[in-house]
Amino acid sequence: PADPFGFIGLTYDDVLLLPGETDVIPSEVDTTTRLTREISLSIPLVSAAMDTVTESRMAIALARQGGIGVLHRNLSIEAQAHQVDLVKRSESGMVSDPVTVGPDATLAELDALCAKYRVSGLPVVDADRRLLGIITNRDLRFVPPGEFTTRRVADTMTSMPLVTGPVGISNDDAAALLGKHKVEKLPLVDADGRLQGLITVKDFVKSEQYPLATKDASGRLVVAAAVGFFGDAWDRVTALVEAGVDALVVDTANGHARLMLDMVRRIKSDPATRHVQVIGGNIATRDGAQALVDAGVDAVKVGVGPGSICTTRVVAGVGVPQVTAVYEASLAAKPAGVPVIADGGLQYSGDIAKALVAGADSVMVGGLIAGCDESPGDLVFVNGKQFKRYRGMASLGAMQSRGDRRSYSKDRYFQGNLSDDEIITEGIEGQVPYRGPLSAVAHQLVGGLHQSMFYVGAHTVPELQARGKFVRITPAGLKESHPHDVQMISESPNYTVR
Ligand code: RVP
Repeated sequence: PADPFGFIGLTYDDVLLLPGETDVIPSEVDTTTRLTREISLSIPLVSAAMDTVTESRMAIALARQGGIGVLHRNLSIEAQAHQVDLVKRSESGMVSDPVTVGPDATLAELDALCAKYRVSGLPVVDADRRLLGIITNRDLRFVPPGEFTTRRVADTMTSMPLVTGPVGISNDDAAALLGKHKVEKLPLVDADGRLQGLITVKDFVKSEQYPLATKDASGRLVVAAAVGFFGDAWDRVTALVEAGVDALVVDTANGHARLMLDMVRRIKSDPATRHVQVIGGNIATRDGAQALVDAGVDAVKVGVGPGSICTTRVVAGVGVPQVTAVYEASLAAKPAGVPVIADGGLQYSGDIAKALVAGADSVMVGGLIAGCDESPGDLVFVNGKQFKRYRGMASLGAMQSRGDRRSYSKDRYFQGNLSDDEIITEGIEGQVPYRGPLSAVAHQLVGGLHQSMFYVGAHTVPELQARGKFVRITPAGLKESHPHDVQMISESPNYTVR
């Protein structure tokens, strides 16, 4: 080849957005964007499929803010499917398939069910699903703890007649019934008295509290989950789809792999799974994106090596600086109408707008939100400061098996055939400062994007993508961008020195 070195790759710190003429008020911009061909988000934030970032709590919290979580896959199929279930049941206009309990169950069994599904009470039904009563915290309050193992649900529940609603009741009528009778749960029954659904007052409060929430057609929060393509991967796919997952992320470190493309095609053609959106990744070139588009993905995820915990670029010497990677991928994805997700490497809120202008439609973040309350793991104290653990999925900790817990992370890096002491890690284990609730962190990240849109003069994300222009900067320009020549004396909510 004439020039074996090709082009120069640029990343977030190499570029800035040019300010432009504007009539935009930051707080009034619309950040609605597309995650996939069919799923739209009110804010362009996606949480990483990592075991220190996204389980059901994070997925619920982020969907409430208008983004979406991708449940990680470094756990058993059953456990991951259960997480999908938890998100889908967390709030909804109506639960069409409520968890129930039988009259002969003991209170201890009831308690275990409530804990498993994180609910405060359950409808009681007979073997034909005919509604017999309802049992909630209120019924249990005065039962001595010693009687839980012997006492039955039937002897403790609030029995029929209950306040119930007909199948198909409108939200307004349901709210009126709940208010009139001062009850918190409204079972919906058909003409034969069979339980067909459940509406709870909590859900009405939630929809007022989270107006931007990402919801499906029946008012349930939307959730994505990661899958692989080795071994029992197809069982995982079908279990997640049965649990109601909205999008599957076929998740691997090199998405330009034949097995990966086969998995995408299989999900998109099997009658049992083809209604689910499929995101493929990761790739970092135009050819990689084209291969995914040709295989039929609903979104392309970009990023080889930019992650804050990732060492792929030094261990393997492979990767593409992220702004160039996103731009290159978008050259293949955009003409096909396939959205692009920029995954990894974001350090500050300003990087979100840079990613969108480079060609992305949303960003996936790990390190930026791993310090939130809702990410898995406990707080750790170091020198009196609070941190949370954050590790790469190719770190030793994530790739090694623990006791009888098998690691599903190895096959993300095509190392499923290696024993634990042969692993070639491509990630590190670390910690990030504790950040408090996701809502506050998301507010700062999205608020930063609002400011970007104001400077560029864009009312909407498509306008930002069309109007945004880059200037390349030098190391001196980067130094000038950050605070310089002063000592910071107080913490800022959206700026930390790295
Ligand atoms: P960051 O947001 O910069 O912390 O990057 C998160 C991304 O890094 C993930 O979404 C994933 O694509 C990638 N990752 C996860 N584990 C590893 C690794 O161990 N190398 N990389």
